[in-house]
Amino acid sequence: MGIRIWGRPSSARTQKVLLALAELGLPFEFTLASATMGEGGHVAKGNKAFGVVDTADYLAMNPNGTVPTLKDGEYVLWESNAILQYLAMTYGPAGFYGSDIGRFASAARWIMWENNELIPPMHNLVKHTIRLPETERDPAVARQSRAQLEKAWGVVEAELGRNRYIADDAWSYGDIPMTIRVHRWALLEGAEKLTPNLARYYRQVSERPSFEAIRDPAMHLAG
Ligand SMILES: N[C@@H](CCC(=O)N[C@@H](CS)C(=O)NCC(=O)O)C(=O)O
Repeated sequence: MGIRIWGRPSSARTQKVLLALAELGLPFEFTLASATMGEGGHVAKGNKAFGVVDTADYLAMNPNGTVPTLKDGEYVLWESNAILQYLAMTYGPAGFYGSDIGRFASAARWIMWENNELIPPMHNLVKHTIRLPETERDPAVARQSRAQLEKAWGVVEAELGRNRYIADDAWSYGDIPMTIRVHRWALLEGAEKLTPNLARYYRQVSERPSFEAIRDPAMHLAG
């Protein structure tokens, strides 16, 4: 049976799962699914969505109708950060958190922080610079999102002055969301604008072989 993933390549939360599976080197079956994006781009621009998320079978697995969803054998899980923790504990305690509960909790702290502090403004920035039709974009929302992100990245910059990676000196699953966010931020704003520790961190994480799973700029800048 193996692992099945439903998602869309342009979804940063789906990318978290793709990056985790690449780190683990696990094979999986991927099904394109989304209510808002399709082959051509966003539905707001008249494109057809991948669909699937509105079918009874999908909603029985994930009643939110969002992506990603994971199925491992008969076990079903949605909520991308919970999927990361499931994969970490099931397939990679040593590599994903050094089999150490303290490092596991520190990594958990950062994936929750990413969810609260980085996702909302970055979602708005992408929407109001790329995804919405030009006439519906609000430059004030983009400006405010950029300012919120700069403040949040300041917290990461300081942490990376203390640790080589986000939760510790060793890489952990906490670095998965952070890798995706720093890559997307660099693609949106320019890597030359990254603060020193963040720039060093971006070089480190983008040299990992797993980064190939999310490197393609089209995955991040799809509109
Ligand atoms: N908290 C959920 C949020 C899920 C979510 O909102 N996913 C977005 C993609 S990043 C989505 O499904 N968007 C609508 C769609 O593509 O149909 C998670 O982290 O898995």
